[in-house]
Amino acid sequence: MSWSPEKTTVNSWNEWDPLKHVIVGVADGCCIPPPEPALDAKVPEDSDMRGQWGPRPQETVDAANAQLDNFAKLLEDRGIRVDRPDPIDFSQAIATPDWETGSGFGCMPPRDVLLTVGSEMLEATMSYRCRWFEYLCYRPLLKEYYEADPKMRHEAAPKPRLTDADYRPDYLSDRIGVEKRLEWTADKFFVTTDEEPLFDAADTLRFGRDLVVQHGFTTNLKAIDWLQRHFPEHRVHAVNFPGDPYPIHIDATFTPLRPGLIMNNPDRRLPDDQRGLFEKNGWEIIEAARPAHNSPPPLCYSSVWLSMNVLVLDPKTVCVEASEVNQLEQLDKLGFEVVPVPFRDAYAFGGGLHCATADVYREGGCEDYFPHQPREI
Ligand code: DAV
Repeated sequence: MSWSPEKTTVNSWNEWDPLKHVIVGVADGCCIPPPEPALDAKVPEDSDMRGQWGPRPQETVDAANAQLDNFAKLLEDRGIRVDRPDPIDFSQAIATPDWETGSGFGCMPPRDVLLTVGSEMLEATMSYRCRWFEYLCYRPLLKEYYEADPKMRHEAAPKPRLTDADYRPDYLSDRIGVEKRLEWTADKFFVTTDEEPLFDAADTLRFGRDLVVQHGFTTNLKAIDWLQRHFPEHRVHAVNFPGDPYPIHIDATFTPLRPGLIMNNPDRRLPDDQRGLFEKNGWEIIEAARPAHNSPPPLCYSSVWLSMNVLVLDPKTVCVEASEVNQLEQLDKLGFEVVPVPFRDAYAFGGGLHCATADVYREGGCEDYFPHQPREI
């Protein structure tokens, strides 16, 4: 399939083929949402965010937007088409027949909401109440793609009820302690139950015919089963990463760089019994370089491991946050052209360079990278 910027086509099967069209989020109106069960479980116990909520200070929004705009321009200068979402008013209270909460979140991280698999863009269920309506920010773009590309499939996973039955009350305390959390997460005792399918799109990595999905706080087993039924031609693999006390989203933990090569967070190692898929097919899993920073920026949900949250532009080129010198050096030594992108002012709004983007078009088709499946071996 050949790419032309005049003609909109949705097509992306993996995390590394040459990127031609992408959505980059915006920081406008982003809020720190009020407490709710799953969000509380994710905010680190010693975080400066505990106990405060409401719109983020305008000067931080402006600083984040400056870096997001600069990133978008840098991609455009490399010939990539960039679209931006339409923020809704996140400061409004939101409600369904089952619950209400004081505000929404934002639309800086499209990766959390939109999962592109081939010609399909799938809206995730999401697992926080504050993010229930976030898909609305992307509807104008999805409408445009749907109208322009007769093969585009616009899908939405079943909207969840998100009642208290979805969350384990054990996680309601903010004094659980990291040790207990590590024990629970290693036992796959996560904050979300299996009441109904729940997933954020950023828990899924695409490897052609195989989808690798993190089971953790934001994605439950019922959703992994739902994804398998929804994508019957794919093979869906559940993975989990003991060592992470707040396991949400796979993209600061396990990062495919090109066919045959993955970086894994050394503090969140893929367990031996889950390595068969990669080992039997000649894929190398290397340890990612340690982050350059000892702590995240103020009012940030994510860990220092956003260092690994890189955006691969093609199998030889990768965007890395500019201050992450260890990660820059590691990828340079691996032979990549490394594009440094200043992005730390945007971290607090929903993550790094991978989080802040969602694929619309990458070249290439659906390849089988794992012909030897573990269950057949
Ligand atoms: O390490 O805090 C952040 C992932 C954001 N999408 C972490 C995970």
